[in-house]
Amino acid sequence: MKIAIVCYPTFGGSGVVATELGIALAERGHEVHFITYKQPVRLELLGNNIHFHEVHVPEYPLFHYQPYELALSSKLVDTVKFYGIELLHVHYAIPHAYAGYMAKKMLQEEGIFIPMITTLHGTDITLVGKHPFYKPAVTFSINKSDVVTSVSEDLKQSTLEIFNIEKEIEVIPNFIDTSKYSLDYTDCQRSLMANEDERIVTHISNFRKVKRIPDVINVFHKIQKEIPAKLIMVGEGPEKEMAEQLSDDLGIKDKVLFLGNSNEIDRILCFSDLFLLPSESESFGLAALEAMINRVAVISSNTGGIPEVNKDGVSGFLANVGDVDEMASKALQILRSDEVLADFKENAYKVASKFDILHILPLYEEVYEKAYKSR
Ligand code: GMT
Repeated sequence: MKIAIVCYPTFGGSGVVATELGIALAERGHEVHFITYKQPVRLELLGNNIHFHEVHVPEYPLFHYQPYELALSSKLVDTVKFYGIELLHVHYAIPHAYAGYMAKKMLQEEGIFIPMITTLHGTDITLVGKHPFYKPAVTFSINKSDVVTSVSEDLKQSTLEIFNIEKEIEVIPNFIDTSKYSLDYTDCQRSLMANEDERIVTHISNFRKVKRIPDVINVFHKIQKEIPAKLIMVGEGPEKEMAEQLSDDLGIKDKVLFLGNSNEIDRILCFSDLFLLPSESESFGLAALEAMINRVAVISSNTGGIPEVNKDGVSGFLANVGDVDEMASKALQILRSDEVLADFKENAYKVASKFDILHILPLYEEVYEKAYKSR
């Protein structure tokens, strides 16, 4: 099929999922067109089957806010017509589902009928979408999508609780391409980050409030009191400076490395022992899944869709949001013994393998076919 994918091109989870999905679809012979304001960060290879179309929003002094939705829907209309695109898949409801629906209606006026799949990712529902300023438009665009999917069962339930949804929501979990991960640790370069006797604890996120960054630092503070350890913090965001200050205040500045945004997540996870994800809310927790496939045990909060990914007592442990003591004590339970750590690492890999793209891609293809037939 010829598929247009609309997403955010940044390091955020929804953009990563959309990009990896598009790449996998292209490998299966579909023609994929990414439509967004910048080339997605994980999209390296463009070719016959993968295209990128940039949405430009011309600056005009009259506009206090530049109308991105308008530019996106116009771009969608033009691209669909020029390339004969058969289906729109929009990731993150705001404003993509809204712009997609407008494009669909404009195309209908010209006798072109194109189905739209909307994938809900999390904050588009739980944080931003439910705000009264957006709620009516988000409800409308979800209900007007031909198919709605959600990345976890928990997000589906939250969506049904928060909005007045008339559409069926299908759960299609996020995924990982397991074929990219081998057992070869030789390239890990662990010694660049830590001493032989130190455990490596990692956190990767956009450093927003919802990630509870102080909990990450405080959990690590307790860990390093008991065993030699380093903390690697990957990502950029509003809470980063505070985190740097907090590690200084706690006297652990020399044990916490802030690496900023990275395109080499797998290389970092390759030498990590434990991943911390103490989020306030998390629809899925793609970062935890990426850690697990790299054989990294996970200590997380038990909120949202995380329990669907991190299995308590198997791939790691879960604790209540904000329970720093419990998280630290569970982390130490894993990190104290080489044997226990090795078991958790192996189990993390096994649990993550169940989310292999080979199992998930056909679910999207099924949904595409259904939507295309019902046009
Ligand atoms: O908060 C983030 O990590 C970014 C955010 C996004 O929209 O890109 O992530 C959301 O979508 C990811 C991919 O489906 C999920 O794995 C994250 O759990 C979800 N974030 C939240 O729900 C807070």
